[in-house]
Amino acid sequence: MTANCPVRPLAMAVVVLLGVCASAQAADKAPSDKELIASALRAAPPGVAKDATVVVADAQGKMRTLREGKNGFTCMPDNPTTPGPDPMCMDKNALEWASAWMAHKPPPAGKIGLMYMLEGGTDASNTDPYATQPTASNHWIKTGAHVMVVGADASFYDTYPKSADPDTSAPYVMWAGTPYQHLMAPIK
Ligand SMILES: [Cu+2]
Repeated sequence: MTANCPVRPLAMAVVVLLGVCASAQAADKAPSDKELIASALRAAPPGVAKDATVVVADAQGKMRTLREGKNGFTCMPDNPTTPGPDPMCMDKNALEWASAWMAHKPPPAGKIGLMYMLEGGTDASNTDPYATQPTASNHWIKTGAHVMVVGADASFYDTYPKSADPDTSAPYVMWAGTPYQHLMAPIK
């Protein structure tokens, strides 16, 4: 252990420098399409990510396709306007659900979908589907790597905790009582 010690301050300095450079770069310019694709694909297991379509929403919410896939999954990169990394990969039903949510429209009935968010970071309000920042009253929570089940019947969600301030280390319902309630299931 002792022999390794002189190396550690140096290694830490390099990490700190790299970190500073990376954040300075990020502030300078919008991420490239390559970076957006890499961010999006971190949301799913490699076997799902490799053949997934990648799309990104512009400031108006319009989707731009960055890469065509072939396995029925669609991934979106981190949304830089919200805290925490939140890229996601979703199946076809979940994409319809998420599109409805983003458009403030009712989700399609009877279409149960699966989403991966393996990068972790849902930093989100657990009660307000459209909150982008914490407030004193919007029950802002943090969840690590998780999967989500969306579009199921109320009878499914009724079997899980619906507290506004849930224990995020076990499955719970986010946005309970809204058309966009869904199961959040941690996987670590
Ligand atoms: Cu999520």
